[in-house]
Amino acid sequence: MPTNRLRSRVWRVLSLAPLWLLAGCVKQHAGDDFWMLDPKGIISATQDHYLTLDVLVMLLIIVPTGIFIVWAMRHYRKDGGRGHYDGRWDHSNVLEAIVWGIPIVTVGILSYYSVKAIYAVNPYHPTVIARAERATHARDPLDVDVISTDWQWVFVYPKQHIATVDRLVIPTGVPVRFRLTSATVVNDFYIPQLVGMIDVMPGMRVRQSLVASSTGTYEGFSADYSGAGFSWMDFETRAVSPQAFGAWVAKVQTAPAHLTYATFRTVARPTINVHGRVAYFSQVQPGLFRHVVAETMAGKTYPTPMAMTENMTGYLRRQARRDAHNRD
Ligand SMILES: [Cu+2]
Repeated sequence: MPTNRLRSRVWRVLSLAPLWLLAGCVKQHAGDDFWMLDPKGIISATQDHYLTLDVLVMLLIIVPTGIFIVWAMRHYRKDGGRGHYDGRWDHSNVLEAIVWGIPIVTVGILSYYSVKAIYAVNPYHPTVIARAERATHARDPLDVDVISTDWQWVFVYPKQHIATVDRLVIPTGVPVRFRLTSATVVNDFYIPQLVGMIDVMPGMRVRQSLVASSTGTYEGFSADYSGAGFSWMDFETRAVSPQAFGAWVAKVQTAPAHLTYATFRTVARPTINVHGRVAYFSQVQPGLFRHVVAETMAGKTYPTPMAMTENMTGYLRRQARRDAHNRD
């Protein structure tokens, strides 16, 4: 019957259409929109590696199962199927081995790689960084203290005695060790191309490390919803050559502003940094990080004015007017 054959051919082509659409998506966006899966550092590359491995292992279950379902539906279909119904069938060792054996092996493999991954990117002692350091005799790590406020990021470079707001600059090939805390509420520190998320909590201190392997500008942001200004709570991360980093530090060291406890309290006041303005400080009061942690533990808060939350559009409009005025 030619009509039937034609219909089945049309169906076959149509059933493949979603695949073509997907292929189109991947091709069209390959340049930009998959940047989150484009690691540029040792830690993010390791995370990406284990993510890919997990997906592949899971596909080893999903793909054969999908194929088997289609096969079984065809094989045992009501008319024309080649399988036959056996009313007395109740057990098959082969089937038991498949439905228990494959999941046990899969979970075993996933567990093995999960444990390896946990040690490899452990924020308190990432073995991939330790191994890279031993192999390359890497120079001294760079320490950066990160303090999140509502809704900006303060970066303090204790050894360089400088600080910035919403701008992280790091040298490539050098391990960067972060101490992180929050002066307000919980946030997530996240630079997808360099390092995964870590929770940043008030009155607490956590650690994170990364090594950027190539120069570039990478997006960093908070991945925990933390109120009105959350959408603008991002920072540019610039990975530059160690020489360029030295020059940048020297430049910031000439900035007129200093970051004392008093200045920090002004910086930490709720600010919606719509335009991503960056601030530089050439001097930092020693022990600022610990002081902020202690203050937060003692109950210091930075209350958000109602105007910023209940009438945010009004607030943003006023801010836009103020900005326009300041530009004139
Ligand atoms: Cu979180």
